[in-house]
Amino acid sequence: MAEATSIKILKCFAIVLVLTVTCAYSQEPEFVYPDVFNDPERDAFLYGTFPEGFVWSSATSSYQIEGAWDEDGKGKSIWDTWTHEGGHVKNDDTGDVACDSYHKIKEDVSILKEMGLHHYRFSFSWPRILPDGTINNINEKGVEYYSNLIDALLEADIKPMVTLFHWDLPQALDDFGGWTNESIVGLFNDYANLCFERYGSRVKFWITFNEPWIVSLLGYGAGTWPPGITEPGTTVYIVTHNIIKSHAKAWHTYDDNYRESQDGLIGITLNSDHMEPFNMSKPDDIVAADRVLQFQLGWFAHPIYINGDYPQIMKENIAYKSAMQNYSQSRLPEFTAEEKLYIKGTGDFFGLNHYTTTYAVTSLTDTDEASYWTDQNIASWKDEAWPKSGSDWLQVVPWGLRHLVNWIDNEYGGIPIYVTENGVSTHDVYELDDVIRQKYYRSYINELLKAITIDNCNVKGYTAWSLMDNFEWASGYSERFGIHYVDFNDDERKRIPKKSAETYAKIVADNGFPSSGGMRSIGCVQLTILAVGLSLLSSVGLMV
Ligand code: PNW
Repeated sequence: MAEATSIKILKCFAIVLVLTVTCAYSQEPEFVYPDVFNDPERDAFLYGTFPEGFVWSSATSSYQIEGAWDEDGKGKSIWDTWTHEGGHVKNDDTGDVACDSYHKIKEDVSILKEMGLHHYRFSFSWPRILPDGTINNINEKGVEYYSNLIDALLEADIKPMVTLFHWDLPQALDDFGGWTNESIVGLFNDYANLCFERYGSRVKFWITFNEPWIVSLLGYGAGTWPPGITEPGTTVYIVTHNIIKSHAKAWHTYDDNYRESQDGLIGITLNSDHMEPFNMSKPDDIVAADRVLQFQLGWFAHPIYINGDYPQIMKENIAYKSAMQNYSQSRLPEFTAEEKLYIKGTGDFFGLNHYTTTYAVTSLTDTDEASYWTDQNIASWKDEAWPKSGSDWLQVVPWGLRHLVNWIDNEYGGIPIYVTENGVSTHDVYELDDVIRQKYYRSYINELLKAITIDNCNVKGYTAWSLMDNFEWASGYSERFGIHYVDFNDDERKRIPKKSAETYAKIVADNGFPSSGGMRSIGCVQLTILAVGLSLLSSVGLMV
């Protein structure tokens, strides 16, 4: 008898133990990258949903997908010139045909619809609408293409998010100095005004510029992109100066003449890696990371969202170095008092394109070389352990998005943030089960959820780059960012959904990550009650 009781007690004990372990296990944090990012505080997966009305989108850009480079009266862009010149782009690929989207409105709209997306971010080709860049010569066929695309989208209940400038500058304007020539401010405004007039009753979300930092730095600094100018210490600052003025003027045109009747939003899209201080316990590393973000984002965002002027650290560093280099004045141009007032506040939202993260520390570069790079006094690199992608510059660091969004939210006083691009590349292989991309989207979108629900950041939307594989600039077709596969050797350019399209569509349909599923939803409390109940039954001899 005594033996039987002790067996019962033992059994009881075992049940409680098993249930407790199960319970404990069900509370184990879940990680998307358990081998690399497994800090329970930082990397644990968060279940929950996005605020109601959160905007889910996917993006492309005109030169990267349209093709039809000289059809129906389109003017040449600097990318047509650059790719046709040869020697600049991998395999000498061009955007002559690309995804042939100029002829595939139906197909493009149908893949969006298939995914259940209600927003689509794409760009207008300025030279398709204005072949010589000016409103003296409007190409009605080009105007019609975008009009048809917009109508088809609206018909499918998909809202257009339009970028006015995603890098394909009319060649005719580059012939007059492009962004170095201040007269472009008025020309860009004429173009923007025409777009508001023709499309504004149907388009309620406008982005003036996509990643102007890239235009300045790669086009006029490194010279690896058109127009291929290599003046990183001087011209980059002039180009950005003119771009900021162009943006502000277009914003005012919308604000003065169209906002009341059209009731849309207009902002700018800036790009940045997250800059992580290499050693968080070193105050100077924190200052260093902040300095890079000021040079990268603040260069544009400080004037637009804060006070019409460049960040103090840029003004100081560049003035100091310019003097050391015997320039008679700072290489960083100044805005007049009137311009500052005009520029300040010209953004309804902050568009953020983000892909990866970089470490930063201070490195004093008191060199004679006048350059945007040495102006920063920074050394930066990426961690070898961070998962790689199909592009050298892109390594996967999900928590970087959360940190960066917090930085922006804090720096610009809670301005509404739309992530207007985020995504990852793979090499040029035929692969539909793109595990890298499925994990990337899950993890980055999860970090965005944390930024919203835990940190209270004012994020309004998310956009996956890209809706389909396309012309990846200097890398040509050798890097694929699409959630749809496109075979560039097939005349049909069929769009085939990858698994990541399914993953993303599911997140969109669920508005996030609503449930933890299975055991995880059974809380510890329920399990304890169950355990105690079973033990009681067992001790009165009804069980075991
Ligand atoms: C963005 N980098 O560009 C662009 O807006 C897209 O057109 C492009 O296809 C996408 O990101 C993927 O590259 C970038 O070198 C290009 O750091 C280069 C860099 C970042 C963004």
